[in-house]
Amino acid sequence: MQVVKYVFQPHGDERGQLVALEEFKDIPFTIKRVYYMYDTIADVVRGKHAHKSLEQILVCIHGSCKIRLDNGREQKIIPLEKPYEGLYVPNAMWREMYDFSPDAVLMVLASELYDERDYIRDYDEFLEFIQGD
Ligand code: T46
Repeated sequence: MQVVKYVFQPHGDERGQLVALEEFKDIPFTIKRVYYMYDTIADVVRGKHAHKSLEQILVCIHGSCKIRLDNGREQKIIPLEKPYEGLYVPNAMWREMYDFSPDAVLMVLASELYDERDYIRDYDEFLEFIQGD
């Protein structure tokens, strides 16, 4: 399984750092939605689903967490701990987010608006979905 991790350009100067993300320049899709999670309880596992069409880029802009990606054949664990790194998560990919540090803020740039119909929340259904993909 190929994991795509973007390293964004920090614009640092004597005042600190700034990262700018522009669609089709830094992000390979139109950004229709941004959301972020914080105050995640220790030992909790979020996600546990796949998307039929949604593409996303996950950026842990503060603290750290881990992402488990599973394409139905292979799994990879990707630590996110730099505010200038983004993990691309394509459609048809089971994802779990866990091991959040207490200060973690995980920001997500998404290619679509929120739509519960795009979610596959059952792992067996996910396996069936990728068979027909
Ligand atoms: C994903 C991973 C990385 C909304 O109302 N609008 C939204 O845009 C989102 C993302 C969520 N919600 C509501 C739906 C639930 O009542 O917020 C609540 C928590 O959402 P969910 O349980 O889906 O959160 P996660 O962390 O399990 O998954 C989220 C995204 O839903 C998902 O697309 O890939 O982050």
